[in-house]
Amino acid sequence: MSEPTTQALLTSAMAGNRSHLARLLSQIERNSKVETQVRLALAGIPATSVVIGLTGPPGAGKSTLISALLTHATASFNKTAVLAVDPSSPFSRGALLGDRVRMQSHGLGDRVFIRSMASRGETGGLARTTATAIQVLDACDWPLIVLETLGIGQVELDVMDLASMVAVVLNPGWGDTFQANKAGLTEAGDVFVINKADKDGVEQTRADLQDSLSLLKPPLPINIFETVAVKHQGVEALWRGIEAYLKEAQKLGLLEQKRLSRRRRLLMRILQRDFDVRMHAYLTSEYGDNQILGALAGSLSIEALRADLFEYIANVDKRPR
Ligand SMILES: Nc1nc2c(ncn2[C@@H]2O[C@H](COP(=O)(O)OP(=O)(O)OP(=O)(O)O)[C@@H](O)[C@H]2O)c(=O)[nH]1
Ligand SMILES: [Mg+2]
Repeated sequence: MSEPTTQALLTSAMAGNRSHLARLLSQIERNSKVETQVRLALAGIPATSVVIGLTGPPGAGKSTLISALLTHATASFNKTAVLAVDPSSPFSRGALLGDRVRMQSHGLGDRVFIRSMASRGETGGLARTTATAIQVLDACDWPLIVLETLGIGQVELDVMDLASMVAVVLNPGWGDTFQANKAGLTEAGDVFVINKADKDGVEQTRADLQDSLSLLKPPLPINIFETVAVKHQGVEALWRGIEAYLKEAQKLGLLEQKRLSRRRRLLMRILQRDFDVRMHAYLTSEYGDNQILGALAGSLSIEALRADLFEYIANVDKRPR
């Protein structure tokens, strides 16, 4: 049996075929040409999904919390897709599998779709493939997408730009033990969660957090929730808080703004990549090389070289190969 084409996979995924959706997402992760093709195919489809990002230090309980939130989230949105983004895979394949098992024991069947993604070590690749995966899930009618990623560095936090809102998950003791990217994490959050509230130090952590948050001027007030995800404690209240945030953000037009900036960024990236490919073609062609040598020898002005380069870039696909 031959492998279905990308377009066939996309059409079928959009018609609701989950295994084709999963296969398409794998292809997107592996192959940037497929990714570009999918993006172009979806470019005209408006984004409508709500994307909730969950970020925080390793082991804070993000996956456990998502698993506990799924019942509530799915009751509100009918269907929920989860994307767990792992920056350091393939080393943590085991952890990812654990995540999936943990998150899949919710009994929601077809109303939940869970997927792990790796960045494959490429700078910026994390954000790019995640953005495309979100676009695909959106086009396949997943009204709510929950995105899990580590809040350890700028690249990981950049992924959170793709979300309509971000919940930052911390643990008691955060103030003393977790220094890395503390400010970055605080700035990323619209809602904060002190998970593992069954441990000591909740009050101190809340005070530390309030201290850091008092320096910010967010568009909406920031709430702090306490949960014990393993026991489902405080999870419903957290979900109500998330819903209340979404409702207010919707009223203020913040969600629409985020969707627009998400799509704008995607389009910019397509154009940037196209430009890079064309530029590379010029620089590595015999023709381009001769022009550059001409400029270096003084027989072509730099201005003329620049005009020639732009002319080439604009028409490279019309040139005979
Ligand atoms: N005591 C306690 N343990 C918890 C709680 N929530 C999660 N855990 C445990 O903390 C560990 C890490 O939980 P995960 O949900 O995998 O955390 P994570 O943030 O997704 O971890 P990474 O994705 O690896 O960064 C697991 O052993 C959980 O059982 C909680 O509320 N209280
Ligand atoms: Mg996890």
